Amino acid sequence: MLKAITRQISRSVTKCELTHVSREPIDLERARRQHRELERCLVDLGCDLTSLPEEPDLPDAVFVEDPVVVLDEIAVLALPGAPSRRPEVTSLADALAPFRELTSITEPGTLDGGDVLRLGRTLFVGRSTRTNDAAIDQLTSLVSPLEYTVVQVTVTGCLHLKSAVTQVGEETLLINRKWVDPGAFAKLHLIEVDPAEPRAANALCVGDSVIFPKRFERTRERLEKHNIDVCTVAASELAKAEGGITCCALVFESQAR
Ligand code: CIR
Repeated sequence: MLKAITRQISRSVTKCELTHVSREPIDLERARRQHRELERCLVDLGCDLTSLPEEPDLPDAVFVEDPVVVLDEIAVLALPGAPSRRPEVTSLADALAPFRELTSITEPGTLDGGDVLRLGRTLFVGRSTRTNDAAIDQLTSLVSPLEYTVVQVTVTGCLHLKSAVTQVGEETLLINRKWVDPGAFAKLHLIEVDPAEPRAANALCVGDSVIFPKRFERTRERLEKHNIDVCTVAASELAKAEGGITCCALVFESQAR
């Protein structure tokens, strides 16, 4: 069974970290409605959902993807690149402990889960402003004995690797080539975002479906032309906090360890 973990949006989200977007007012109530829509969608797609309580003083805590990388065998507690986000790890570690053995990235490594794209036994890891070489080396040492291969990819112009490329089918990726070199993904089938929608590359694969932001209609048409089952959700408010869809949920096979 698929497990999904989300976290309620912090009342302090207006103080979130921002790197590539300018600060705009966030309507907290609207953001919370949109987040509930995402949670409903996860449940409709068959996930057993745990919605963690708000962390009022941690502005970015809704973005549960970043403090941890969940694999089939272990969960790797990341050391988020933004110091303000490091306290988010503790409560997620508690939530994951029943499901996975926990391991950690340590200093001088910094890693955000948004930089880790898993496809089968390959982990593509974005080298970004949040994820550094030391962390990629540590991650490689942790996962190599489990027979994962780590492929390093450079990300430019966006926050995380998964802002630029995500999985939308077994061997299919949705990509914005302006933000990541597609060379690393040569063996996979690539669908490009519509040029008018550069932020549309972030989609969340759940089983055979993909959760995708309503506002990127042109890219959604491209996905549907490839017979991908798309479940759309409004996600405009958290986009102002530089968050996409994948950032808001950890989705994994729930077999307890
Ligand atoms: C941050 O800058 O850390 C948050 N405001 C946004 C994090 C989005 N997470 C993601 O793309 N994986």
